[in-house]
Amino acid sequence: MRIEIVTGDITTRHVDAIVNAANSSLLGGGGVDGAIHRAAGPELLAACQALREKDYRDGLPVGQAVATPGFRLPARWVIHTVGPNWHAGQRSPHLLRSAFDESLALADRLGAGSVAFPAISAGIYGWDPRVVARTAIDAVHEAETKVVQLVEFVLFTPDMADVFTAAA
Ligand code: AR6
Repeated sequence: MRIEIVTGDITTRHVDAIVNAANSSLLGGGGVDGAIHRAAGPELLAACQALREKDYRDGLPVGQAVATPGFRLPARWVIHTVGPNWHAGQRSPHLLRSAFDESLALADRLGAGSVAFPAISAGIYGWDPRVVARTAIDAVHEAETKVVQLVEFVLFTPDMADVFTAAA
């Protein structure tokens, strides 16, 4: 599996799937979640609301992942995952690792050859970016995926890209 580290806006990436650092409500928020909802259009919120009503009445648990179409995005799918919130006392490294593992496994099941990830939990959720980067790189190296060939880490700032480059 090839890893690329890119500085920029994940919503512009021409990959099969982009991963959203969502919250359990799946109903949008700030950060990369807000950017993805704005770029994908209102259909994305409607799809998320339908998921909530059908399969996730209590919300998407931390560390799990679920997919919707990408609607107006270049990417065909959005994989929504929920990273742990450091500020809320969610400090288990396994939960952070699970968000990456479950997203990669779901991408593979969807048939996505290329997937773009943001720095899950390294923004509003307050995790140390170095821990996030190490966890993300390990997850890709150890993934038992069959279809995913390319993983892009799309980091919003050059500083975050440097952290991921150091981890890789
Ligand atoms: N493209 C790529 N990365 C981005 C973009 C973008 N367009 N916008 C922000 N980032 P965050 P979290 C970076 O806070 O820590 C939301 O409200 C950002 O600079 O988006 O997992 C959700 O609804 C940071 O490096 O996600 C949840 O409530 C990284 O993406 C909560 O925030 C992740 O920051 C999730 O917090």
